[in-house]
Amino acid sequence: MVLIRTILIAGALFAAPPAFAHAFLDHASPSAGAELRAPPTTVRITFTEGVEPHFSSIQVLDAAGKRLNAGNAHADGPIENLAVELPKLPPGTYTVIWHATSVDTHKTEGKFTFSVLP
Ligand SMILES: [Cu+2]
Repeated sequence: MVLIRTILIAGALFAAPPAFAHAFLDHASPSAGAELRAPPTTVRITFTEGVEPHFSSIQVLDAAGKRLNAGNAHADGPIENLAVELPKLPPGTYTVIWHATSVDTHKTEGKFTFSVLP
């Protein structure tokens, strides 16, 4: 993994140096593809760069595409973190869609899913 990551970083540097400063998903809780026995009360994403909470968003959608989080994404500890609170989730598969604006004003987006087991 370290070797692959090194090659990817080297490739990114070669292709487009500014990409190195964009805020990409570093890790999340729940993590992508997680299958949880207890529903999460929060989705927290840690990005590779600091992000601007007021110009970033996290939406959590159910399988029908209905938005479940009532509030917007907010800062959560370190500048790289955003979080959003959830109502009690019944079993099912959920999609997290995030849009991030990093502190250097570059915009990135992505999505992942997690499941709550019956
Ligand atoms: Cu950037």
